[in-house]
Amino acid sequence: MKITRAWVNICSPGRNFVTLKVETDEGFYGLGDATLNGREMAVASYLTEHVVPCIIGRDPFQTEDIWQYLYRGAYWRRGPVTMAAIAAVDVALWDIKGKALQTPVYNLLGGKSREGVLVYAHAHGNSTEEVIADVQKHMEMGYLAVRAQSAIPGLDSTYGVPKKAQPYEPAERGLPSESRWSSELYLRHTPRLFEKLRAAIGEDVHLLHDVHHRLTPIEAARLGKELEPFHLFWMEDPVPAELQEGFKIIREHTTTPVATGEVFHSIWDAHDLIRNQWIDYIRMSVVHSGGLTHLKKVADFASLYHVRTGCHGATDLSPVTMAAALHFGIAVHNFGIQEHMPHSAETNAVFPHAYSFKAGYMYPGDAPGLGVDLDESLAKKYPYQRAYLPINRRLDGTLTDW
Ligand code: GCO
Ligand code: MG
Repeated sequence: MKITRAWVNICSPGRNFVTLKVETDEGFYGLGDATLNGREMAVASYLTEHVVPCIIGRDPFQTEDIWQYLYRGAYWRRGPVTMAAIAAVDVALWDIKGKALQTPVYNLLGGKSREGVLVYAHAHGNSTEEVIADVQKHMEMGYLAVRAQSAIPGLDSTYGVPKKAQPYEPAERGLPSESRWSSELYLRHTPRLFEKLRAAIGEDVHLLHDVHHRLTPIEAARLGKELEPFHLFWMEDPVPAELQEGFKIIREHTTTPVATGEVFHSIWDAHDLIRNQWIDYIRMSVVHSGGLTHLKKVADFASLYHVRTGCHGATDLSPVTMAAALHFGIAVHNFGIQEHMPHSAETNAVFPHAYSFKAGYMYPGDAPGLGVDLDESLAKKYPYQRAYLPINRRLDGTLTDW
């Protein structure tokens, strides 16, 4: 089989998505997500200008060789743009392989290691009472694990809490909006939130929390320690992770499990974190870290150190990535949990898919390949619109991590 054509689709059914479609001479095609929220066109052009010409005529079954060709062959390695582009090709080729062999992708990754993929939902609120009610709502919907984010008294807006009726972090059109941040106010409020939340809902649901890269290691250590009585499933992205040793300080002070990795691109971003057992969950996504070929290697390396997976699954990752993550999650032995933030109805209509949710678990479905499609004519109704994630400043105006 040979790759005959590949092209990029850019659409915005509620938010922007970049999708690579790869066609073969035997009539099979595959899809790969290439969305990099806020920097979409960089990946689209990297693919169209530099990658697509190199894959025409190649055998789509050679996922390993094509991965190495695009990674090593570029000379300039890694980075979010390059790795998202490689991921798009890689995932599209696994989709083609599955379709050609008439089997779901999970069977090519080792087969099912479990019956379903445990997922966590997002709950949030402007007050502790609202957060409790939203967690309870998700428990009633069947979720066994829920992430809880709250507005912080004294701050106008907080990560993870929607403004009015909007979906949160909409990647707003126009220039980046600005938020204000205070670690002091956040550290004061968050342990009280989880104390009340645990008391209200009991121990039978997993609770998670995303710090979103905002603390220093010693602040994160304090938070982890204060959250210990409430038994979190994980504390996510407590600090920015460029400095991997930062996690050592957190680890020395608390038994609250730590998760990180959604902004990582390759094993080299997580190597020390895993090898030193400074984290419990590696959250790299299929789309931003080189696709299934690379993520499988990351998972296998992590398994040696008791580190489990917890793939990023926010709505800026398209249903193609969600499908790939579910095939991956049902197959790898050291799977931990999968994030599930449901896509909008418009997004789901543009990307019809076989995966489903039931009673706390998701299932990739048994369609050959990934089981997800792209309705290209419907996608045309939603043209790309430039959008940015917010930026964040401390109360005195200093720029900090969002
Ligand atoms: C998460 C993430 C997202 C990111 C978003 C950025 O845990 O789901 O932190 O909310 O902010 O994916 O584009
Ligand atoms: Mg996160």
